[in-house]
Amino acid sequence: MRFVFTCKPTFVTQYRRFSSNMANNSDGNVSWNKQIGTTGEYKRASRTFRNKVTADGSSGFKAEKGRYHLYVSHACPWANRTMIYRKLKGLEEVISVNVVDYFLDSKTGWSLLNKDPASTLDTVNGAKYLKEVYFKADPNYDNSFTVLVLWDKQTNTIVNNESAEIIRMFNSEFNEFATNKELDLYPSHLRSKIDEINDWVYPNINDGVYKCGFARSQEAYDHAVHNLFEHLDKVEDILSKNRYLCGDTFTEADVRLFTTLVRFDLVYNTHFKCNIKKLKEYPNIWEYTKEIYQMKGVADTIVVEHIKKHYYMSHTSINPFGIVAAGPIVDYTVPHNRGQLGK
Ligand SMILES: N[C@@H](CCC(=O)N[C@@H](CS)C(=O)NCC(=O)O)C(=O)O
Repeated sequence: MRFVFTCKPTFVTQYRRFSSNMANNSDGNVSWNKQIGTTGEYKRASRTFRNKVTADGSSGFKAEKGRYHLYVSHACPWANRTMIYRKLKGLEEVISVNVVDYFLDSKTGWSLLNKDPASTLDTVNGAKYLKEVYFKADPNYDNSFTVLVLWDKQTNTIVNNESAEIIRMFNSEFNEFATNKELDLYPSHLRSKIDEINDWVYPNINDGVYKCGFARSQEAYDHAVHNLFEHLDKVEDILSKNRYLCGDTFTEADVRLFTTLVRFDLVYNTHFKCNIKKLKEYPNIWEYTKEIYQMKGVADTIVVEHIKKHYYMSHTSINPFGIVAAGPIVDYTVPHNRGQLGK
């Protein structure tokens, strides 16, 4: 009897806590909850701060050492793009960074409370929540409070919150300060090819995994998952002949694809039901993913704990109890074989 008496209240308390936090199985104010189309398909909203940092300052935002600051999530594939560029271009001393906590609370949004060793406080604005940074830039802001954010410490505003644009700035506009200024991931002779690849990789693969995970009808999910794997088949075919997506040159298109691939078996396969195959079952894509992971500096930007805990714990509409799956163990450090395809 004593056992029953002491254990039962604990169970009841835990049960109540879950049911009040996770009411209706909805994810409250986070943007993915508001982006559902008429047949249950997920539709990503566009971003709102779209200014540009330029080397000459003609845009009003001149590239300068120490002037700009990134707010990122280690979980987020879009933010990860910028962290990889920052490493590869040698911009660590030029662009400062703060990292949000992995848990995205549906009521407060991203927090900067430094709840675990891989996250940080806000060292620039002293914000506890990312939304405060958005409101500082625009008190009337009424869109979603997404990572990543490129902040200008001089004019106290958000320059841009769209990763596709920020990586182009990092690639070319900060070369005066970059320790690896020679690296050009958007070279002029490959631009149309890179754009063409981005045009189908983004909606079908980068965003395609989210369309599977956030689908709210069987029809929407079926369409999204088959479409995703058709495009992964296409990537596998390209990578069976070429070392990289655009041939023998590593480019922006590869970085953009990689940040989805590196999360694939860790979370998308199970949590987003992208499970027709595991990434490991695509021999060329798997080797290619390991090759990019092993490029100097890239592994430093991949924080597996944040990736897994963020997805499994934050998306309560699809994983109501926030239980983090134990597996699979994915080892990206095993030597890759991509050297046999040249260069
Ligand atoms: N297109 C944006 C997407 C940014 C985005 O959707 N970020 C997610 C995290 S992966 C976010 O912050 N979501 C918060 C929310 O939906 O409220 C980019 O590439 O920068």
